[in-house]
This record gives sequence, structure tokens and C-alpha cells, in this order.
Amino acid sequence: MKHAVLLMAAATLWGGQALAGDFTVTVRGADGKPVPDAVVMVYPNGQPTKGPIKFPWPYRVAQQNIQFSPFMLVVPVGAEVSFPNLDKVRHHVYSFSPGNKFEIKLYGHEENRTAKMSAPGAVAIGCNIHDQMVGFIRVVDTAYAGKTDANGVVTIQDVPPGAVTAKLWHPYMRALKNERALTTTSLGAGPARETVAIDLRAPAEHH
Ligand SMILES: [Cu+2]
Repeated sequence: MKHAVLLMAAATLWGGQALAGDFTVTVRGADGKPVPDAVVMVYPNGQPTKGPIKFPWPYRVAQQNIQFSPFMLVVPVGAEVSFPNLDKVRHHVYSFSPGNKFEIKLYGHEENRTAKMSAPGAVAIGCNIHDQMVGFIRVVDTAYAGKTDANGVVTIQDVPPGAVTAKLWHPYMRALKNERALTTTSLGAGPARETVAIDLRAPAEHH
């Protein structure tokens, strides 16, 4: 055990390269620029995860500066997402997305509400008071999921070796259901990488 920890420490020291089972996806737009907030979902043997899924980040979308923060949140199916209002103004947060409809009526500064995400899929969230507020939650049924950072990069860690199906979703991707399959179909002895170029449309006009 101690040995494994030392090896991991050494790997981190010497270049920080990814370990076996780590799958790193880099997403760029047609213009070559990094695309943040793209969600990668990996399914070992093509199967959803059985049993509870737990991610290390908070299941939380704050309202701050009349915006949703973060813009994109990945949660497991069944998650209770909290929506704390950190603004001085009131918000009225809702989604009409099938399977995950909810409405949190006007609530004020320092108040918190939660909504349960019951179905895998994309959840567009808005505010009845502030049309410019737009955010997304991706509800997933795999433990192997994450979103790209500001550099357009996400590493899905410790994927079991073997066959996988992997897909990429971004709310503004020009594709059926705004998603596409990745070309990686198996993960083996070493870390795996894939770079994808996607075509994004401009965000939807808000009324
Ligand atoms: Cu609002």
C-alpha cells in the first residue's frame, strides 16, 4: 500500500502525467479555442453505474451577480441540488426540462432551496426575473463523468480497463441532442487521450 502511494507521488512529481485508467479529453471549437463546460460521460462496457454515484464536487448552483455559478454542473441521477441565493435581489429559478422540471418561487438573499434531479439528461435552468440568467445541469447515470475546464480539458479518473462507450455533450453543440460519441472504445494499460473539435452555435436568444 505504502509502495503504491509512493509510486503515485513519484508519477505526480515527474511531469504529473496521467495514470492508467485516466481518460483525458480535450475539446476545442471549430476556431481551435478551448471549449469549457463540455461534459464527458464514460460507460465501462457500455453500462450505467449500478448503485450510488458520488462526485467530489458540491451539487450546488449559486445565484451570484445575477448569474448561475457554476454555469455547468454535473450531478448523479437522484442528486439534491442546492440553489443558494447569494444576491441581494430575489430570484425565481426553474427548469422545463423533461424529467427534471422544477420551480423555486421567489426567494431572497442568503436563502437556500433544493431540487431533486430524478432523470438522466440535460437540464436547462433559468430565472423568471432575470432573462439573462442561463445555466445547465447534466444529470448522469455513470460514475465516470466530468466537465472540461477553462482549457477545454477534463480527466476522467480510474476508469476500469476494457471496453467503453464515451460521449460528449455541450448545450450549444451542433449535433442531435447536443451530443456525440467519442472515438475511444477501450481503455488499457496506459492513460488514454482524445482530442475533439466541435461546432458550437451561439447561445439561444432569450426573450
Ligand atoms: Cu434571477
